[in-house]
Amino acid sequence: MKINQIMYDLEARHPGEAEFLQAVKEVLLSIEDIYNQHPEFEKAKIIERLVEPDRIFTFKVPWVDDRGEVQLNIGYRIQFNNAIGPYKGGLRFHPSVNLSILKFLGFEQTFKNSLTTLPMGGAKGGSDFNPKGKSDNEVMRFCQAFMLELWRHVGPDTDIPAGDIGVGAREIGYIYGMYRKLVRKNTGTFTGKGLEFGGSLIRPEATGFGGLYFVNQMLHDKGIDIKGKTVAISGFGNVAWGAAIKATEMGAKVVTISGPDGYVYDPDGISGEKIDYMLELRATANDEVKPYADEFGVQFFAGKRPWEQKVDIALPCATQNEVDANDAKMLIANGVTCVAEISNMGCTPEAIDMFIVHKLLYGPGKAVNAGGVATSGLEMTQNAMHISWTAEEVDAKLKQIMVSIHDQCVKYGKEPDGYINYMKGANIAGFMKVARAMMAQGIV
Ligand code: 2IT
Repeated sequence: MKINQIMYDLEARHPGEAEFLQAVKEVLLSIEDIYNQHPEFEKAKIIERLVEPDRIFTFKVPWVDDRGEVQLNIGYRIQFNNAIGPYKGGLRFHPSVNLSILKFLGFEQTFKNSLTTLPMGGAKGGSDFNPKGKSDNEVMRFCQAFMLELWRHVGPDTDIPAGDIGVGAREIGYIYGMYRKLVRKNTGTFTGKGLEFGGSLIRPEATGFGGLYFVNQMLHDKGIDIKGKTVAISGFGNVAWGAAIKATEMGAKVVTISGPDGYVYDPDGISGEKIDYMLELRATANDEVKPYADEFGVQFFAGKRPWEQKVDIALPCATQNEVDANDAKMLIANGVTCVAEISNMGCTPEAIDMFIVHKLLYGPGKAVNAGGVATSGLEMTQNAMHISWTAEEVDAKLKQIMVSIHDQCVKYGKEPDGYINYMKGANIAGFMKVARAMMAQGIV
């Protein structure tokens, strides 16, 4: 495989898609050796076919705000690869959303879903719509307008969207309501639904819970107990919330959360009612974490990221590239043991290189945060069977899946000196299943 040539061609075809090119390059570097042992992959142009999404839908979403003014956003759905199962992946509503970001997310999703052991292909979608500061009615009207276009492209065995940043239970409710009205069927098709209409217990917690199950497994393999360890978390949304609950339950101490405005440092630990307060924060209009510092009388660091604090475990839970080389340097200097991305592509390539050179436990998002989409897969199963599992049943399956993902990373990522390169392991394991499925199904 000629990585430079592939990257050059890809960039010429899709100039300026920085995040997408970053995600592709990471995977290519990881799989290079194993790819070269399979000349049949090269002959079938597996990589060239994998880096190009099956199809991309973009559409305008006009809607009317509370003042009666017409607003216009762009909607997207990228159906990346369905070799191993129907397209599956979240919808992101955030002003930063563009084609590059959704393509990187859809590409990552393909390998992540492959790792879950469930039959799900990769997709992603969303809009540059910003739900922050919008009224409930505005969010509803936007979701309805978005669905007037998207409904044609999704279905329970075709493409099953879910939430991501800016799309939670409220948005999925409005989206699913309009979908159901248009297709006159109640067939699932979306995951992250309310419990009253086909949603799964544990789905809201699953990304954070799964992340901590994975981290616990990483530490366990090194003979380290998570009890008493300090944890830095970024973000304060759904993922950070689930991670804080499970980390605390496991006996670790969460000392930071963050927002676009800065981070808070709570040396006593963010637990109990303080974790509940994260839900209140999320419901406010301004996307700020500072009110936490005011409420509980702790320090707030304006415009800073939590990675400057001395902690044992760092868990990026916010967004892509939120840990850069400088952050990595500070974490390493402060003796961090484990950095695990619960956000998608939370660390820059330079930061990852530093963690790996220092032989730290580094977990890539596509493995660590796969519990979210895995539990979406369990929601699909329950919908197809027309039953609901108990929280204990879902949680047990989630745990089992995270252990399996960890095993796959170890299988393909263990280096001669015993160091486990989880990034390499996750990329190879995720890739091999998709590549074999594509080989078996011919040139399509
Ligand atoms: O990044 C992700 O894996 C998600 N946003 C969840 C996707 C899903 O289909 O549950």
